[in-house]
Amino acid sequence: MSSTQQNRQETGAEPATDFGAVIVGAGFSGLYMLHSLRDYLGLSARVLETGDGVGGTWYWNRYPGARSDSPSYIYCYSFSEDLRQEWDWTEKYPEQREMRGYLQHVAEQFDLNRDIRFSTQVVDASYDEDTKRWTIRTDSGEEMTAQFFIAAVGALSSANLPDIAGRDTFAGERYHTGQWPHEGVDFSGKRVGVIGTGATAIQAIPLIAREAEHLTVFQRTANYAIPARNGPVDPEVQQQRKADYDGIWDRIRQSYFGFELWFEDHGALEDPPEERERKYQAHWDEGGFALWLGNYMDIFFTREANDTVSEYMRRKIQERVDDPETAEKLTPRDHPFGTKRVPLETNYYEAFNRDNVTLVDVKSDPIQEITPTGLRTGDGGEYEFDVLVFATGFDAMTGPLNNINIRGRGGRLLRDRGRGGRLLRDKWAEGPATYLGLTSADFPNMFTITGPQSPSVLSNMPVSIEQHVEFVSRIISDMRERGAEVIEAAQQAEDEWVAHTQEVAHSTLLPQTATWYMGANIPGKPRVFMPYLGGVGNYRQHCDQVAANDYEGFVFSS
Ligand code: NA7
Repeated sequence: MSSTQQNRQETGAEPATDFGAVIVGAGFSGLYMLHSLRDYLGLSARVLETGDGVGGTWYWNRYPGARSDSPSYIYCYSFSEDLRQEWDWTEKYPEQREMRGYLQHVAEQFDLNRDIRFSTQVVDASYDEDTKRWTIRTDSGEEMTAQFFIAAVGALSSANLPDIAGRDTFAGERYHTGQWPHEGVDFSGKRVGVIGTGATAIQAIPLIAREAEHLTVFQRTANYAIPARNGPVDPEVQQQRKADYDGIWDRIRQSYFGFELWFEDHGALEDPPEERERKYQAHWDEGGFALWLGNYMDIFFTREANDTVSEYMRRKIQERVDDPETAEKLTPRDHPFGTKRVPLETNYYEAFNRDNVTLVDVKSDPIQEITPTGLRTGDGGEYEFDVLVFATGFDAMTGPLNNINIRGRGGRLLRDRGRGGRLLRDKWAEGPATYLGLTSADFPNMFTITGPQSPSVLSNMPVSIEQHVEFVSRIISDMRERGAEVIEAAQQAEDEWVAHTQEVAHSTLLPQTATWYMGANIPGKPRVFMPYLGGVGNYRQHCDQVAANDYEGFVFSS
């Protein structure tokens, strides 16, 4: 029985269908958004969630080895001092079960479940200019209305199952890592194929290799992965952090990427080679993102600086792989280090030293088709398996939003004789267009939490999520004070923001690499750099300045 049905039975009342806000998604963003609007602002709010429990990313991604690549002490909420003090993390990089447990605990602690409708997918959301309200329709045909429509849908929640010929003919077990069965998968004694070598596959491969009879990995692009150096959290360190949480959060909120990591104050080529090597080695030994996000800043800007760290990484990979041919295949030579999302790994490269693991390079010999028994490559390679795992990522950032029929100004649900306004995905046909990654012109009273053109996936997500949730709450609270019912991005402000995000991105090396940041992993998706690269601290200050300047770039109406 759903919580709503239960409520109805207990109270005998018809369920509410009109809300202050409807929020889509019960992950990190949706949970805090609900708490903020309901418990701080007293707004009636309803969360609609596809899964049958809270957790978002940590609900869906249950593949072996799934864990956070951000350290636990900052991959969490900061908003509640009680929560910060009472929760103890067991590992530096918490695994999926612990992350989900944390979010379940938060939902219980703040009594959130009663306002979440689970197993409910939002199909349409449409703004009505006459009533100044959104109408939201779910997959069961139910409708509700709200003043605010808030998409807390996550940036990496729309699974990408590539349209490979014969895909659906495979007769064995088939899984996508982002839609993993809740009961788990037993690989023992089985021949397994994994397509993909992104951050997900790099976490899963060493564990699948240990269990499977044989594992074949199909790699299109070799990645530069850094050792995670995961381990238990030292209770003393945990206590020290608890005593300094305000300090830690002040620092990460003003940092570039939302971590306690800082760039060197000079360029890579200004240090002699031995000093550079010493620094790279120190970061390597420390593990985690330091080598990527706490290094010389110019590795993001010039090939010469970047070559020094790319070359260092290539050496490190080659040292760990026994077979020279396999080592060469695993060594990225087609893109600069750090221009794709850098995965963290534990025994990833060593997995390829096992007798039961084979690496197939599908860039030089592309997958031609999936067959009932396995897979065939262009050069005639035939591979058979019992289980096929798609670790093929997501239609990132815009995918989860474009999956909903979101209609803005002039919008009605389709059933109203097609008087619908423009669909968000049509507006975004050439790439996302937002003001601050938070709103889009012609879509009044709609907010996207960590949407495209905000720091989002180029940051430690909870830091960016909290900033967005708090900014949205502040906007709504200020609207009440000024008696405004509607807020919307001005077209000019949006145009300028889009141009700014592109200018910042294109001053770096990142857009030169085919990545999901660029939409390059999805055939036909526009190639536009989506996350904002201007830095978490700078972005926060900019948003605060916008609010201080009487919400410059926004238009209010009553
Ligand atoms: P990613 O990083 O998008 O990785 C997907 C992998 O799948 C990557 O190696 C792709 O190769 C590969 N891929 C995708 N489509 C195909 C086809 N058609 N054929 C062969 N190989 C393919 O997704 P992840 O789930 O690993 O990580 C996503 C984020 O989640 C991660 O960055 C964290 O932020 C959490 P490619 O590199 O495109 O050549």
